[in-house]
Amino acid sequence: MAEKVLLINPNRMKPPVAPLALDYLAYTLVESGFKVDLLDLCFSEDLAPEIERYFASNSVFATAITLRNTDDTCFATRDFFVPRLKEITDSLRAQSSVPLILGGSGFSIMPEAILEYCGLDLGIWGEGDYSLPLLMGKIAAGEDYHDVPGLVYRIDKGFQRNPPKYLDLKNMPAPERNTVDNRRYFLEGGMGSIETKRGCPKRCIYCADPLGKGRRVRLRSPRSVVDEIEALLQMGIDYLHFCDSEFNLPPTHAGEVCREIVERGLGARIRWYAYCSPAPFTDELASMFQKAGCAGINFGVDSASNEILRILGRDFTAENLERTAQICHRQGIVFMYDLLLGGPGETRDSLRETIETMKRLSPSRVGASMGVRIFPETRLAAMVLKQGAIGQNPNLYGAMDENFFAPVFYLSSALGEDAPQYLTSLVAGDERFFIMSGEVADQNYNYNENTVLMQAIRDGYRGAFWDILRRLAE
Ligand code: B12
Ligand code: SF4
Repeated sequence: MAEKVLLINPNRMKPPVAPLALDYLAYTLVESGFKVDLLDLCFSEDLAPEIERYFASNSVFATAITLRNTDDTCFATRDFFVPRLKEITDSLRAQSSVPLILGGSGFSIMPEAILEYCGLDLGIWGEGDYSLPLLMGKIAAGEDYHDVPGLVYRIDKGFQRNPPKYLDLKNMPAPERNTVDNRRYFLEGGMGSIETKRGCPKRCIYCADPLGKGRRVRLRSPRSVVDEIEALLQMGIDYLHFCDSEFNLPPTHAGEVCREIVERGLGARIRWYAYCSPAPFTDELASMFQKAGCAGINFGVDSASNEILRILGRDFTAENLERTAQICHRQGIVFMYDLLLGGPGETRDSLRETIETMKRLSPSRVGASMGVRIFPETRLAAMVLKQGAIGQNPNLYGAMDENFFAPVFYLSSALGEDAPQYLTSLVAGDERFFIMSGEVADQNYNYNENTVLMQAIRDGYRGAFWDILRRLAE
């Protein structure tokens, strides 16, 4: 009889976001001959009894948990989820002694620290699609598994981390999307999710995405992407978020995915959103997006000051922001410019320049997040460590720990003590701005326990959260 693996989603943030990773991992596990159960704790009332109930009537040979977010990366709330993960792993260990494996985008940013904190021994860093079934196969066969790519395991002093293996996604068939209750997530979270590629070659100093996804871009075939979209459509899921780090990198592939959507006559049947880089972006691509059902784009802009963009390691300039905004206005695309304010080099002048430029370019919405979460192994972390003792660094807020484990933020001291108030004064009540602080509930784009969004989705709104907030205001 096939061995059974229990997959667990511990993410309880609301509005809920479907654990796409577990649909993908379940697919590769089943393809490799395993049975899979999913314990989705997102909608559970009481975690420990739910776990106890599961183990009372089921037997599995391993448990795999996905950790998507280590924290909400919000300067104002600094909500840290790893302690809650530990409560869950403690409950699991009280119920069962089978191997417990961690993985996920949050986990991959700081695997050893999370394993140590939770008192666990095994994890997989980066992609699980290849390594998880391999590890399971070796454990099931009683073989030595210490050579599994991406494996992070405990040794005498600390942990060993194996180099990851990044799959070539070119020939990947469309994964079946039948393990996660995608329909429920759609009804309570307002959108479905899908990936068209993995990896990002850019070197933005604060960004942790390449840590988990790798620097080499690996593209799925447009045909397989659109097969998957059709499967979601059959479940009644017609609002989607592309879960690529940047959908338009490279633009040719984004265009090909759009072309496949259009050729199958789906452009008018789906509405989708994506994160994009402000460059490269052209009229031709924008028009392709429109035909393929694009409902809105969230551009990761960070700043409109060329000096700050340079320090942040961005490879575009304020001129690109201007051009891309013009294209979106011309093509009638709803778009948000997402700012990451207060990083290294930020001054009151650069902040003013950015906010004034945003008002002039007039995106449909501007997301203003102030304070940059420092993640280990990023260039920002290295820069901060070079600046000397953490405890004496006037730019740091939060947990003063040189491993950057619990939430710690960079907020340039040149902005002064009243930086948040200064930002509010610059925004000056302009309702196009969302501020990640929660002070004004219907302009809060922290999606952590966002009750305005939860209610809107219950009322029937669908789509990306920022766009639901926009439509609510209009
Ligand atoms: C798209 C996206 C969003 C969209 C999601 C839309 C949707 N419908 O799904 C929106 C805008 C809603 C969003 C919201 C948030 N997001 Co977001 N998001 C992403 C993004 C770009 C993609 C996520 C995704 O689905 N990827 C595709 C899946 C398949 O990849 P994956 O989960 O990593 O899984 C793979 C591997 O990690 C591994 N794996 C996963 N689980 C497991 C388990 C085991 C056992 C193993 C072995 C392997 C394994 O294998 C999987 C398949 O290859 C990521 C960054 C990124 N590039 O991944 C950020 C990211 C996950 N988000 C992040 C954050 C902070 C948030 C918010 C908390 C922001 C906020 N305060 O509002 C919220 C949280 C919402 C929630 N309820 O969880 C951070 C988390 C950082 C951290 N350290 O915690 C990330 C990593 C971005 C970043 N670099 O800062 N997000
Ligand atoms: S911010 Fe975007 S472009 Fe920069 S490294 Fe991260 S994913 Fe890549």
